[in-house]
Amino acid sequence: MSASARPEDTARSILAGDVRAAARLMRAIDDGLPGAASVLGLLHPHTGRAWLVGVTGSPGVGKSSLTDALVGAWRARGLTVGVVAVDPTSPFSGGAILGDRIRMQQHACDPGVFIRSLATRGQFGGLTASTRGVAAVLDAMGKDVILIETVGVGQDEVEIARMADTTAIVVVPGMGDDIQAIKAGVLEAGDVFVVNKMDREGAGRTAGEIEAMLSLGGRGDGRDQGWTPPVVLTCAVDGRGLPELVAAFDRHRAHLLAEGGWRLAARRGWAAQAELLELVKARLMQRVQARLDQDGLAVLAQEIAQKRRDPYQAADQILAAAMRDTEEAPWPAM
Ligand SMILES: Nc1nc2c(ncn2[C@@H]2O[C@H](COP(=O)(O)OP(=O)(O)OP(=O)(O)O)[C@@H](O)[C@H]2O)c(=O)[nH]1
Ligand SMILES: [Mg+2]
Repeated sequence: MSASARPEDTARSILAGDVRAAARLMRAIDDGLPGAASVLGLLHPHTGRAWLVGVTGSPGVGKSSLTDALVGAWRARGLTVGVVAVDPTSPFSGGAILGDRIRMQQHACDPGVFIRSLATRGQFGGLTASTRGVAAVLDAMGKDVILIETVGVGQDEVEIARMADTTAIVVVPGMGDDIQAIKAGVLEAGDVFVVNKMDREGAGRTAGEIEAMLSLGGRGDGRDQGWTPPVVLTCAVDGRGLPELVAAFDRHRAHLLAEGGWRLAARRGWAAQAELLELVKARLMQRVQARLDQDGLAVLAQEIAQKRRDPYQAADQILAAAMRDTEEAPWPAM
């Protein structure tokens, strides 16, 4: 984002379909530039139309291959698509992202597709916040479907999955006992389960195991009792199972939109709540961090270690100091 562009102008350009302005804003989000939030704030009322689809799973299970195939299927229907590929495992833009770019090349010249990779944890308030931000830009651009691909290695990634309207968890056959180790949170985050690489030994058994786990009530949070997540077998490289996967997504979307769409509204309400809390946390930490850098975390820590200071009170006082508006506010006397 050029330093001179006013947030109002940037927002207007993006809403008018200026792809380069959108790309600049996405870069600003990824780089954590301070101006990005004000543009996103202006775009916010213009978002919410797109269908957010999350695709998550362990490294190498075939998320990008499936993404590629799904983009093709949705484009064939005339839907426009945005893709956010999140790769926290290679913070300095590793080979996976490059591989994705090459794989996605068939869509690169299609104006109905916009692909953006996020490789850094960023300063924007963490990976989840940057992902939401980029998805919001794609939404404001008018994309019909936004697919968020994340490597499901930690809690953050489950949270990213939870920001979507429909989340697919991808596994591969032969995980055996590992399947048992699918974290409860992951099981609950899944609306659709995909056993990819069905050309491999044991795909049916893996699908059966997931179905058994789902029927055992792994979805203990009661997030959506009216929906039993389907388990779909796919082979992303030859396209087997893809029509079934697309149909499973459609059924879930119809489920969310049924009965006046209260399920979608509820889900988005939860997502907004999570987002708001994340933003508050991130902003608070930024202010605290600025305070600590200024006043010397090491000195404080030494005093605590030497028992000359009480850590509980120190934490409260740091917070109080960070909340004070003036930059020059003196460090509270203790
Ligand atoms: N045999 C077989 N190979 C597959 C299938 N789907 C993907 N692959 C291969 O598995 C490898 C990893 O696929 P990706 O689509 O990059 O997997 P990913 O989950 O996006 O990987 P990361 O983003 O690095 O976590 C590639 O070599 C694919 O060609 C499949 O259904 N069957
Ligand atoms: Mg990938």
